[in-house]
Amino acid sequence: MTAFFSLLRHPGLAASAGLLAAMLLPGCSRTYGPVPSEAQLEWQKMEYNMFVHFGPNTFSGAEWGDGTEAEDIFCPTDLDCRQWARIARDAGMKGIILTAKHHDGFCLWPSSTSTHTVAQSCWRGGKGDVLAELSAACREYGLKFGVYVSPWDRNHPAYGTPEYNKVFATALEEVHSNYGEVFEQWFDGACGEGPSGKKQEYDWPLFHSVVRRLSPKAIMFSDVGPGCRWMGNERGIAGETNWSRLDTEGFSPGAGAPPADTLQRGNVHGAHWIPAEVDVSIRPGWFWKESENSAVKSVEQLADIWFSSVGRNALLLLNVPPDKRGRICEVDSLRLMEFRDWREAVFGLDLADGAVVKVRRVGDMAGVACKPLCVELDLPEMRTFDIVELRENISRGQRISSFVIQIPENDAGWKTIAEETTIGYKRLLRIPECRTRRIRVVITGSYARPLIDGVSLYHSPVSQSVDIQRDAEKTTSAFGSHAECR
Ligand code: FUL
Repeated sequence: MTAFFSLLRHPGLAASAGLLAAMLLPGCSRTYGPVPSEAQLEWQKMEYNMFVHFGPNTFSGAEWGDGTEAEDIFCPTDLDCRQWARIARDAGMKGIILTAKHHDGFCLWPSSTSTHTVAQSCWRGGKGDVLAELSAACREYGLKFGVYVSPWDRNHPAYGTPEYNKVFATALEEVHSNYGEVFEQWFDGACGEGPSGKKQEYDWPLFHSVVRRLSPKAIMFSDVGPGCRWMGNERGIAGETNWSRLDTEGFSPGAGAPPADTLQRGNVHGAHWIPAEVDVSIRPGWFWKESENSAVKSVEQLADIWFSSVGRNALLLLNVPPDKRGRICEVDSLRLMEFRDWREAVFGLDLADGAVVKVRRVGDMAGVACKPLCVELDLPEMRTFDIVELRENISRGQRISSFVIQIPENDAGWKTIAEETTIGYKRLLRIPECRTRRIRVVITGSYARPLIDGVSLYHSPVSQSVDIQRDAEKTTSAFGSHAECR
C-alpha cells in the first residue's frame, strides 16, 4: 500500500484526495515522448527474474566453450527443471531465462539446424529436451519462460557466412514455435573472435521479424533493444540517473553498441522506449563451478544489487547456475530464500500507510517545463524509516528529471536529506534514519506534468543478521528438497 492509495480509499481524507487528483489527473491523457508498449509495462512490473546458464560449460568448467566439446560432455545426472522453477517462484521471481544456446553453439533442444545438440549427446539416450522440460515447469509454477540464444556460435560450420543468418533464424523459429509463450528473447552481444577471427554480418531485421511473428509479446533484449537494453556492466549496477529511453540510430548490438555510460543512463531525449535490464550472477562466473560454491553472493551484496537495479528503474535478472546434476545447489537456493526473507522484512510494512497527502505547486524554477510539485506526507504519528520508495507513472512517458526529499527542520523550515535525478518505474533511496511525522518530495525538474504513482517509506530491520540466520534454519526444513549439493 502507498500513501496515495490509502488516502484515496479513506473517505475522511477526501479533500486531500481531491487535491491530489486535481493536481495529477489533468495531464494524464497526454503522453510525453516515447512510451512503453503494454508488453514492456508488464515486463517492467516483473522486477525480478532468474537467469540460468547451463550447458557444456557446466561440465567443462569453461565460461566460453570453444565449440569443439564432445556432445557427450553434456550429461546431467539428475536434471530437475521443476526444482529450478520451484526455487525461482519461492524466491519471488516471476520468470526464468535459459541459455538455450551459448557461444559454444550447443543447443539444449534437439535443433534441426545443428549437429551439436542434446540429440547427439548420450543424455536420456539423445531424446532429452531441456527447453521442453523448463517451459513445462514454468507453466506449472506460474512463471514466464524466456530464452537466451547466442548469435555468436563457435561450433556451427556456417558461422561467418551469409548462410548462418538463415540457420540462426530457423533456430529462433524452433525455439519460438515449440515451447509455448516466450516472454523475453535474449540476444547476447558478445563475440570473442578477435580481428583475425570469423566475421558475421548479422541480419537483425530477419531475427527480429521471426521473434515478432511467433512471439509478438516477447521483449527482445540486446545492447540496443528493441525491447530492453543491457545496462553496461555485469556487476548489477544501473545508473543513478536512468532514463528508459535510448537513441539507437547508428548503433547495433555487440561491438557497435553505445558506450557503457550511455547504456547506464539511457538518453534523456532518446527516440525509443528501451528500459534497462540488469544481468548479474549470484556467483563470480555465469556457469556453475564447484570452486565457486563458497563464493555465492551474500544477502548484503544481493540487497545492494536490489537497490542499484530494481531501485534504479531497472529489472533484475539474477543468474543462478545449476550444477552437474542439473540442479540448483543448496547454498544458492538458501541464499535466495534468505534474500526473499530480507525483502519481506524490509518492504513488508509501508510506513507511509495512513498518511494524509497534500500536493501543491511551489514557486518557479528556471529551465523546467513545470513549476516544482510538492508532495507532502503527514503521517499518523512519529515514524522511523531509512528507505524511501518513489514510483512514477511511466505509462505516459518518463518525465521527472530531478527531485529532493525533505523533512522538517526546527519548526519552521525544511531540511533536504536526498537530492536525486530520475525516478522511473521505481526508485529506492537509502537515507539516514529519520524519525518524523512529516516528509515531502519536491519534484524540481520534469519535462511534462509529473505523474507520481506513489510514495512508500520503509525501515531496515535492526537485527537483520539474526533474523536471516533464524529464517535460514526455517527455510532449510521448509525447502528440504533444495538442500542437496555435490
Ligand atoms: C555475456 C556472455 O559472454 C557471458 O558468457 C554471459 O552469457 C553473459 C550474460 O553475457 O556477454
